Amino acid sequence: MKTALITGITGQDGSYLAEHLLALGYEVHGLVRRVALEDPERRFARIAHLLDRLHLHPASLESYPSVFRVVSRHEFDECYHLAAQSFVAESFSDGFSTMNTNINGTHYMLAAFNELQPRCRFYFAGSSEMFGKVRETPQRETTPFYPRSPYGISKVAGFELTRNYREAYGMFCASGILFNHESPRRGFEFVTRKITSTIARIKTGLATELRLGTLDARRDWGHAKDYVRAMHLMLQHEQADDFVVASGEAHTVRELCELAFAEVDLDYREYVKLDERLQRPAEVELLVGDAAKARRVLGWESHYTFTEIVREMVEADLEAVHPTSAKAAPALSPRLTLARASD
Ligand code: NDP
Ligand code: GDR
Repeated sequence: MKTALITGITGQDGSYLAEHLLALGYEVHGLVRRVALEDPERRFARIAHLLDRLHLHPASLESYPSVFRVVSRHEFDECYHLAAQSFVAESFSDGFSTMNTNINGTHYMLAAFNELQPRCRFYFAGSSEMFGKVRETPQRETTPFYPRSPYGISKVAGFELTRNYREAYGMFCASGILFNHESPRRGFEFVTRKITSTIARIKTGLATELRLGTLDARRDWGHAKDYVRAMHLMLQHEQADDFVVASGEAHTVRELCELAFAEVDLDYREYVKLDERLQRPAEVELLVGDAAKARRVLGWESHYTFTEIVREMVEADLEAVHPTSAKAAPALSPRLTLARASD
């Protein structure tokens, strides 16, 4: 049985990856913030159904000693470093904390593994935001980076750190350059979930409009379930390498609105209002990836289409606002494996 550590296990990707690794027979550990341990009902919502099978350890990406402690007390075959301040817009508001968490946090993880468990395989969550103002289309592993936000810059730094640990110390360090991926577990601040959750509120009379910053930006949207499989495949490959993971299809935010509103027989033009306060100081106009290398080398493929993702998200948000079946909320298991207070 392999043992994996996931940072960011409470997030969208962390929760799906934990499910995937558990299904493959892994022992799964998660690095979580202490505040999350103290507020499990809210902060563990995405992993509530898994808690009795996870080993959670409190640590902060802002503190090297706390990361070092976790890596010194448990042996891991694989580490998936997903934790980050992941909201691009927020990175303009507070670039300093985004840089601190995303760059130093990644450096702490790499340094701790290099010091204590150099044979552990390491995955870094890189991003299409590293391409920013794109130099070629579609973007592939060889496309130069041109980040357009503190978030994008922090991910370029994390990517370069990861590559440097691979080259300087011979560690198995791989980076996924993942394009946008969504699901019913997506945070409400991201545009897909903002749209689908507001549609559910409009449909049930709880909201009357949807305010967005732009309708023209184009993104390559995939499903998080498909993309976490690629992360795992990268760490099973014989050589550490970097891979683009994308659907290869670009859609505008306008098309996303049109499709999502049409799912509930509404016309987006009657509800969507542009709000310049939601515009970013520097926008990334177009991202669309070429995942040929991941398909060829890893045998990865995606299962969900853009339409299926949007439909699933609209349906889940409608269900959340107006449940059709009286499903009980999952209780947190008393068998939750929490690390000792001193851990
Ligand atoms: P989420 O925002 O859903 O999850 C982020 C996770 O990071 C949460 O578990 C959060 O913990 C944790 N985290 C944030 N700050 C800290 C901190 N200071 N210390 C410890 N943990 C912290 O992100 P996703 O699941 O969508 O993305 C996972 C990773 O992949 C991120 O690195 C993101 O930047 C990257 N990525 C995502 C893409 C996407 O489209 N989803 C595309 C490309 C890259 P808590 O719950 O306590 O806040
Ligand atoms: P992104 O995702 O910035 O691509 O980063 P987001 O869903 O926030 O934005 C996508 C596009 O939609 C435009 N947009 C709006 N976005 C939000 N959030 N809210 C709005 O009101 C709005 N109006 C228009 C944005 O300007 C943008 O062009 C996501 C994150 O998951 C990152 O962590 C990850 O690295 C990248 O995807 C790949």
